[in-house]
Amino acid sequence: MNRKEKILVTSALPYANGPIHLGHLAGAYLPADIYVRYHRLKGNDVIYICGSDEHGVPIMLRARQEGISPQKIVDFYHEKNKASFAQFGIKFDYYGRTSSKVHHQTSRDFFRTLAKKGVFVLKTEEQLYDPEAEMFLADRFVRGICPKCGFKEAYGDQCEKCGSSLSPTDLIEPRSAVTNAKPVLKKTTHWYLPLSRFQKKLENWISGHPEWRTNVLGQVKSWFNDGLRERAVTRDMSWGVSIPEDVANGADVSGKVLYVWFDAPIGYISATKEWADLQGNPELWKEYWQDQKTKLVHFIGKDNIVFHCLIFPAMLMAHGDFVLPDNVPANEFLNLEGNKLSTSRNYAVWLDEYLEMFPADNLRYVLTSIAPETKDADFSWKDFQARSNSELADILGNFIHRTLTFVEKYFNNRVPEPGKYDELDMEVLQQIKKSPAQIGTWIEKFEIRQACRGMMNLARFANKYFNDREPWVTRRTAPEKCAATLYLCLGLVKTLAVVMFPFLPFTARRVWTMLNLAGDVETRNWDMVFRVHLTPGHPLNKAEVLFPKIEDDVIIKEIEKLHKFTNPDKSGAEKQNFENEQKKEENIVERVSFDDFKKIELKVAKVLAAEPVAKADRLLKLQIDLGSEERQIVAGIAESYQPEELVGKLIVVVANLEPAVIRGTESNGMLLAASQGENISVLTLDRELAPGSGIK
Ligand code: B3M
Ligand code: ZN
Repeated sequence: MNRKEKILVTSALPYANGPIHLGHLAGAYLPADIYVRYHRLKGNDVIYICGSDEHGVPIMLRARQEGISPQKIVDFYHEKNKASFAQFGIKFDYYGRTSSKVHHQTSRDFFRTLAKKGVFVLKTEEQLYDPEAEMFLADRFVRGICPKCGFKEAYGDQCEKCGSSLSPTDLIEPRSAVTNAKPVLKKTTHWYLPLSRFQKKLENWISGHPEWRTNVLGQVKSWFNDGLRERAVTRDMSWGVSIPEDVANGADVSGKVLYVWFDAPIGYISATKEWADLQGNPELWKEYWQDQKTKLVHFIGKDNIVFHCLIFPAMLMAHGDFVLPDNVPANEFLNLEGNKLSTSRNYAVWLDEYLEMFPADNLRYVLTSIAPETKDADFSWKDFQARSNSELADILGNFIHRTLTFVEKYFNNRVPEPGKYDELDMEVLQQIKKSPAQIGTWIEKFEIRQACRGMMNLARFANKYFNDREPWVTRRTAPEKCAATLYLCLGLVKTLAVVMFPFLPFTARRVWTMLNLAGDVETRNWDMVFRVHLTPGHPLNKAEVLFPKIEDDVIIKEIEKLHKFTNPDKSGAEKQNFENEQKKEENIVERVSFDDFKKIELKVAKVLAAEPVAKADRLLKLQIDLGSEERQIVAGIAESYQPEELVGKLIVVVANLEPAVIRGTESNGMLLAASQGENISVLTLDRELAPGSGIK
């Protein structure tokens, strides 16, 4: 007899500032739900915890824009998302929320423990501050001119045009992305988690988990290679978990809260506490979080790897009272019709809209069949239709339906007598035994996609068996043989009902009902159920079609909905914007015509003089000779060049660029330079030519 395993499963807490789309579902929720359903059937002690992540800057900004309180926003999306998950059969034991009292208490206690142990470093530094909005500006909430390329819409952490990574204070003419106000520098004190001190410990711990997915281990390794750096775990904001004053060492904690990524993972613990309360056993959470035998499994998307594999474990290590994750099966991303999903641009399939058209199980099946377990995957409506029709309907649905209708028609809708088995029949019995075990092994290894294929292969096998046996012939020629065939087919139907349950819970229940079996398929035992055979004479219920065919016209409508965004012919400015964004994100280099190229006037120039620009560390001001005229240009190359090394050089400039004022200094043209990360090389001529010479 197998010992019961104790498993605590979590899925990333979705932000409660928008609805759930199919990318979310495929990444962190559906695979977790399948895993949990399987382990429940196995009789393991498994609980599945999730909830809304209700803090963070985007929620605050949205509240500001809409002129309502952040609480209103999270109240709305918390309920909405909770309902969406339920409609898709994502069955949490508890769905909490990080604005709850228990969560605030638990997070503050966690912080307090770390502070008391001296884990944090307290630092006071100058940061950009928006005097209008009265808030400090986190990296992407400040915009300005890129000091490297002059792009006007660079973010505080990166210039999307030239790709350079920046810090907010590098930006020329920075402005608040919230109010457009000019930020000022202001001193602020924050608590930092010095992750470098945990690197060795984390490395040791992770080296004990060679079984983790390679994409996860790969990301973790590259963080280790770069060397872990300290991270601020507090923010200047009004929305979030307040900092416990008693451990502030005299620092002013007013207007400060815990950083959302500090409190959110603690949400897993607080939600488990709330679940335990509901069970009438407030201490029960400890049996999961504080028992070293617990297998803690975090299902997440790849963008959350660093938080779940390094930062949260470091916090857990520092705290000392909790188990560490046993596995973090992170998925890669799911694209939609070849493009990135985007909540802000409304390019997605939203779960509530999907359900107006199709059943939940179809999407569960398709998303599992294409799960982005090892690399990014693409969801397309054509593929959805093809898999729904040729796999769910033609293989799985068809086998079950033809078996049940045959029994209804020729056996009075009762389970026939098994009779004698021949070799092929024995193979069916073998499959009924082997297949569930194999599927289970895959699920346990987080190869959910393969497990789903295994389920469909069993249906394929069953269909073939039905065909090979030709019961429509044996019905007349060998009635006993026919009865044995249908007896085994019903055995396969029952087996399929159980093995499909993790993947297709709604369909599994319907099949269970059609078989007129007692209780709920959910309460069966994965290992036992296949041993118990159907009783001859047992009456069945009416057979129904499980998966109606999905017609072209509904699929075409769905595709058209998305084409509004991707088809430039029909585009308005919004869609054009969207396209531009997509290109940027995917780094697609667009071809330009020769005529377009000719519009840019490139010329040879001689550097006459060069000097630094006051209060702009990265800038140099150059006087150049363009043959017919002398000009001044500003370039962000001061970190790579001394002014004097440039004097006398023949360089290449864009001569017909609109003049711009950079940090109060006029720039009339732009020099060309190549860059590779931080390394910059100004383009120069390797032969002497006259200033003003053209370049083609
Ligand atoms: N809310 C981010 C995300 O949805 C975040 C996950 C928190 S898990 C503790 O990507
Ligand atoms: Zn740039």
